[in-house]
Amino acid sequence: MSEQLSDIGLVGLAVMGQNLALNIADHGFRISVYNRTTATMEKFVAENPNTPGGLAGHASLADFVASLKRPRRVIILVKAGAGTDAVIDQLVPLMEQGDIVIDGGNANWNDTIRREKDLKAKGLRFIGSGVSGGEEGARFGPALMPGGDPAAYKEIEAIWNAIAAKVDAETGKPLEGAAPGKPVVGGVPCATFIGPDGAGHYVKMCHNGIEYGDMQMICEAYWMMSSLLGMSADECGKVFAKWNTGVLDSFLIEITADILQQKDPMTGGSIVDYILDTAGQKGTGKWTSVSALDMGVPAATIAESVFARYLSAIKAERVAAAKILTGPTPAFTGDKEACIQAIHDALYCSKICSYAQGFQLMREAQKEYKWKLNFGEISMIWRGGCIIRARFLQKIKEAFDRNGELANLLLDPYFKSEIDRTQSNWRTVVAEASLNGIPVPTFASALAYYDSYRSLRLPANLLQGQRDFFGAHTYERTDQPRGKFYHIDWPEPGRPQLEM
Ligand code: NBP
Repeated sequence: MSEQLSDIGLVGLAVMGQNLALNIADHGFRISVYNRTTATMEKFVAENPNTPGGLAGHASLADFVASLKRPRRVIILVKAGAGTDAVIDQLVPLMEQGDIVIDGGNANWNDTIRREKDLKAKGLRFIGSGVSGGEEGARFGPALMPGGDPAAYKEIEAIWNAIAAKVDAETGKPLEGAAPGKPVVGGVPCATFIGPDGAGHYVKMCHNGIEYGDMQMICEAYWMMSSLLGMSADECGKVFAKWNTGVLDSFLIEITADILQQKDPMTGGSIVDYILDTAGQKGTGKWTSVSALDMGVPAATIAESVFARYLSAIKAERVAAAKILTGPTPAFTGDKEACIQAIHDALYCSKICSYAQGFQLMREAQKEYKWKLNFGEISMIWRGGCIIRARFLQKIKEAFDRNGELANLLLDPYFKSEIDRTQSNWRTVVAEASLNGIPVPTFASALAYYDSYRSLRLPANLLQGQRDFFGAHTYERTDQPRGKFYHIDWPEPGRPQLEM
């Protein structure tokens, strides 16, 4: 009797691959698995003998490919970059016209555009799918952002919809409670086709950039409570737990509350007080910021969150500078509860600006790469499964439902009224931080973004004058139509103006 063919295959059995394979098998799909190091595959299959769909382990890539139903569908979940290219190179000779390769790793969207083109030329179809939610998401429901060949996506759509996180159709709240062998039933899947070639991976990258911003802003809120109000980590944790019941309700606020209240097993103190203050990163926040710089999109708050990690990482230099450079010593005399509320509002307003920037970046990218992104659907699939999942995303979805062509989230009536309601507290916090010498780079950057974006005039008139002075770069005039450029013969530096 011939071996039962699998519905889909997966290459790469590290954390993400193992969890996604189990998620797929839990939904009744038979899945073949392969890993470069065979022992990892053997151990994984042996440890999971009774999944609903079944796992079929293969030590040879040729046997693995032969074990799949046609058109063959192979998910790659290996280290992004050279690892993905190496696997594709080995797969191509084993696959047939019309077969589908799906890269679920954190690929750079430019690599995805290249891979899709290369494979198309070889008669293969390619999907670059963002997978968000880390280990837990992969196991019980990630947010999935597939891009590439739309006809190929139709071939995996049923599996993608089945394994994705689910949210309540009415409220947008994530449906939780999945357990091994018992996936969540019903709900709206957090998966949607994003667009051609690299669109899925681009949107996943922006998700990560926004995540960088969210994380840094939360850290600044904690730091204000700690440095200005002298609150313990435990006290801060309780405040975050309370905030998680309001407009800031989100996965990141929830875990922040837990992290701050976590005790250190070695000392019994708060664990955060023992974690070294140097941040690492894997690069997707940097990619987001580089893309913003390349396309001329002012995503300054997201970029600031990347720089904040870099600054934290030069710990030795900071320790030396702390002995030399001076500034005010934080001292607070006002109403503590009012200050905590102000910090909440500063975090909320900054978050709105950071998301406004992320969506503006995607809006510009769709022009650059000729995609047609649906921002309502993107915010919808981010409501569950992913790291930035939040109640707030329902409001963003509603904003894009009201106006699919919304130029900036700040212009949506709901977000405008929210900022109107809370901005005075935001300004107070940035001012207090500045007066007390406490760094709040993303709060301050977001406020500068907000004030710049709403400014009828900015001092770029002087800047254009400077550019024309030293480089004859020309300027447009306030009293003439746009698109007409002028230059004057500026006097030598230091020489008085000629009488007109
Ligand atoms: P890693 O990114 O740590 O990669 C390890 C896997 O890649 C192992 O299966 C390893 O095989 C395989 N691999 C490598 Br390394 N080089 C290879 C090569 N040249 N040929 C074949 N296989 C190779 O795994 P991960 O953390 O599970 O992440 C997988 C993907 O998912 C990455 O792209 C990651 O960025 C993305 N992602 C991760 C997370 C997360 O929370 N970890 C979240 C979202 C997305 P071996 O066993 O033989 O060494």
